[in-house]
Amino acid sequence: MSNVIKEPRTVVRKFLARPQREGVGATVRRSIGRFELKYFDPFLVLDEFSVSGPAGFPDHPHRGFETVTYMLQGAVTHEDFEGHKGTIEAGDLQWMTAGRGIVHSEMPAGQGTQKGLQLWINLSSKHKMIEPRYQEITSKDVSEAAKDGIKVRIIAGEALGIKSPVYTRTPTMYLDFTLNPGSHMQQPIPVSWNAFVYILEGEGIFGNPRSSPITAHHLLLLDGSGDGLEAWNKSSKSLRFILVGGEPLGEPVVQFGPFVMNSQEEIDQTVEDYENCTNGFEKARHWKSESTSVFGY
Ligand code: FJE
Ligand code: FE
Repeated sequence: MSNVIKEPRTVVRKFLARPQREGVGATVRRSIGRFELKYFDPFLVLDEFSVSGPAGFPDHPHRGFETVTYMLQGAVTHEDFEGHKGTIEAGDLQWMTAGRGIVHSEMPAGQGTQKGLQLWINLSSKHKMIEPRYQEITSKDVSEAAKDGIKVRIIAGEALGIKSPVYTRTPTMYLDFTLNPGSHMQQPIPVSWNAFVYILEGEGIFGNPRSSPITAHHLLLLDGSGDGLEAWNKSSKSLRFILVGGEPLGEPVVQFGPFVMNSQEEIDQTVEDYENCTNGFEKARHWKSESTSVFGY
């Protein structure tokens, strides 16, 4: 590949995401959003989740951010309080802007283990109360590019000259890279953005070619100054990782579970809105998901 970056970013922190329980009987490897890394502006949570029925994430609300669900194996059925329903299968993407409010369930759709990634991206104060919106892309329509032993699926942003159609309210890039043994990648990242890598499979060398290889389920925070990422697969197996970057919002964050606002007053208001079914939660009053009844919660 030609030299597209001048100042490669280096790895400044490394976290191993260990499995923990979440939802009802589900398991997540949480990297961003855990105690040691509460927030990586604008990213609130990164979960590599694993669910097998009967288990999942029954009826729950969101306000003030976006959830991005990207399936790796199997399928998840989601259902919301406005009647929006669908199944996300391996390679499919759901970019959900919760805005002022969504109440939904996310439950396994097939036999065996369903796996995926869920990223929570914060919204700026002026976008927290916008109308909810979905952008759903099935696997065959996810933009892909390939070159010199590298394959990249472009969830958001641009790589190798190919752009994703996803609109990101908070400017974000989200790329799913697979590197064949012996290959090397370079990817520009806007200089002012925060960026991280999460390794899904295999082992890779990131930032500095003389550093040691890092294995699956590790989150790597990149330093804030460079203009891109360089990575190498010097192993004999393929390497798969995501590279995610976003423009920091630089705003105060007050989080109460699935509600993320700028102040405690706004959180108190949100709890009140949810309890009273007001200000965007109106349809929660008489709603219960079908899957929740099926699983007998
Ligand atoms: C949750 C609030 C939530 N990680 N990974 C509180 F929104 C959730 C939740 C999820 C989730 C759902 C999927 Cl499909 C994948 C996820 C958290 O729904 F578990 C808690 N405790
Ligand atoms: Fe959810």
